[in-house]
Amino acid sequence: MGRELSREVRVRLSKRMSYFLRHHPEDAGLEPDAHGFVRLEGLAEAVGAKRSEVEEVAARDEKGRYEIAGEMIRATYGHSIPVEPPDEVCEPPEVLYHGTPRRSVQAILREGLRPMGRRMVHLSGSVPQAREVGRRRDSRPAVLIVDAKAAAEGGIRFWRAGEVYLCAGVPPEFIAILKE
Ligand code: HQG
Repeated sequence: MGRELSREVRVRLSKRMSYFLRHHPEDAGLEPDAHGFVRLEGLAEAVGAKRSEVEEVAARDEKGRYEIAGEMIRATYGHSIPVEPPDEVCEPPEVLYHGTPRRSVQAILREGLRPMGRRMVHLSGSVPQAREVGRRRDSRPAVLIVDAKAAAEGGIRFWRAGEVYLCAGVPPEFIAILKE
């Protein structure tokens, strides 16, 4: 057994894995299936790591970014490439959250949450998680509350992907700003 990878090495490897699995499999000659699965060996080669290292990154990922099935691996969320949604929908919690830069709030309240550059809208299960997502683009992000129960009753389907919730979009009537 080799030593465990450091957090720093795992993060670096994970970013390379996500690049190929979510956005540019063709850069490495990978051919994802309908759910975005590619061969583990092929991905390991693409990111310049051992297969066991890719497996370790996937297994220890705290957001559940990856799913391994036999010889195959996929990103569970974040795709810009076309992928089928997961087979099973989930019953969402009553409310979900979405962290976003302050500058995007007005547009979102006007037109709803849209997938923008990805296939799905990504929602968080807690305020701290949403804030963390928003902090990627704003040091004091806004947190939006999504009335997921009402949205689901209104026919919007939700999927669980690791720690994240996915849906195709959220109309503005289900969105409010969290007042802090
Ligand atoms: C915004 C990372 C204007 C939306 C994160 C967001 C997450 C709108 C941006 C996951 C809009 C899209 C996904 C509208 C949405 N008008 N702006 N109508 N609708 N937006 O990166 O949710 O660490 O595609 O608020 O942590 O930020 O990589 O989505 O600001 O979990 O695993 O458009 O990716 O996870 O940005 O992030 P993104 P996101 P990883």
